[in-house]
Amino acid sequence: MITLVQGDITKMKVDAIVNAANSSLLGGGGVDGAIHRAGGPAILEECRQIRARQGGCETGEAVITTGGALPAKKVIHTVGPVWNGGQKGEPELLANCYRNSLQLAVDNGIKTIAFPNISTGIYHFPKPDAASIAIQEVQRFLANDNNLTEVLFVCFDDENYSLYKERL
Ligand code: AR6
Repeated sequence: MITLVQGDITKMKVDAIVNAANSSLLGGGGVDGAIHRAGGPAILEECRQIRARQGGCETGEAVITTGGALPAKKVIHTVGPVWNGGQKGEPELLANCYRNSLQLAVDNGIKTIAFPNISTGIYHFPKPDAASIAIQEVQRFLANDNNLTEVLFVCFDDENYSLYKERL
């Protein structure tokens, strides 16, 4: 089931929330900053361990940590593409973020997961296209998976919320 909500993803009581991180995994602004602030230092500590093991996270890939002090048990950190005109594989890389996050969730026994609007803030991916890609990838995944029970799209800004509402 897909659910659309408007609000702050750090407040969601789900098995996992997804973070729109960067390849350093060391935090930043936007939703990444909000998640680390609300979840506390345990999240960054696990991010550092992942960095020590594999040197960060590539664009389109995903890694998982504790949720720390968040209501969510886990955080899945994925790295969206920086929008660079659209000819650098950005749509496929954004689709990979959703697909790889969902697969990592299933691999970790997660049943409920919340996504922010990856890449549509600091990374400047056009919001209408990003919404279409996100919904398409989640719908495709759910059509072939019986483990996830709920996928939430958590829109922070009004523009994303109305784009998702139109498309869903
Ligand atoms: N809950 C849900 N969504 C949020 C929240 C929140 N608390 N805060 C912002 N958003 P962005 P990006 C929305 O910039 O474009 C960071 O510095 C926001 O309205 O957070 O993928 C990272 O470290 C927007 O729609 O992520 C990277 O360096 C969406 O989250 C870089 O930004 C994504 O905006 C990643 O840029």
